[in-house]
Amino acid sequence: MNFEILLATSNAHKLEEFRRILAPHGITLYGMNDLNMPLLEVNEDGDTYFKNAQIKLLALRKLTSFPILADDSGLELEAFPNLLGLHTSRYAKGYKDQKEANESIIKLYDNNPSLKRDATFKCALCFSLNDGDLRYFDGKMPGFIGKKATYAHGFGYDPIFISKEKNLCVASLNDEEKDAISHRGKACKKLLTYLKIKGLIK
Ligand code: ITT
Repeated sequence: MNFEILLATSNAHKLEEFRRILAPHGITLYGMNDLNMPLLEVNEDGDTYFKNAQIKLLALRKLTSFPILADDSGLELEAFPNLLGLHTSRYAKGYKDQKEANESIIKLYDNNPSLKRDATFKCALCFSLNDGDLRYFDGKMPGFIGKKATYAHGFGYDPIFISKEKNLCVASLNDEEKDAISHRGKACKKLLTYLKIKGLIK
């Protein structure tokens, strides 16, 4: 049994993570390039992650009747509630590269050592077959911002994020370890339960 889904993202790292989480369940995930889709150019101006995921999904729905999965994710810093969150990918665009963006966050805490370093990664998924019915699933990964970055695996803000569950930097985990505790892994578990109930996967 093989079920095919198109992922509404222009982020290759997200595609790679979703693929490795969903493939063992008989799901073939296509990226936009695989189906010759144009780059998604949408205004992610929703006031929740779910709304932004829905905006991405509905933009793509105009172009295809394929089952679509869209994700909006972000990193929330308890001490700086408006800095990243819904603007997480935009924040890094203000820096030369992701590494510089990561260092800028560590510096914020270095300059304010008494601040709580608690942080949470959030993932919101919006899924639709082709019948107009939209389904939503979410996941969270609690943690805190490390005192220095670790560059080994992962992408984005993984190098500065310490998982509370593992007490280790997420960038030091292997793929399987990250997927078992990540915001994306947890949201995908809920999606998989839904697809099983619908009889679309085993
Ligand atoms: P699309 O909108 O095209 O999907 P994007 O990268 O802009 O791609 P988001 O709007 O969801 O995606 O932004 C989420 C950002 O949060 C992403 O660019 C990463 O920097 C960061 N992020 C999300 N999940 C992450 C993870 O598992 N590890 C590290 N950083 C992550």
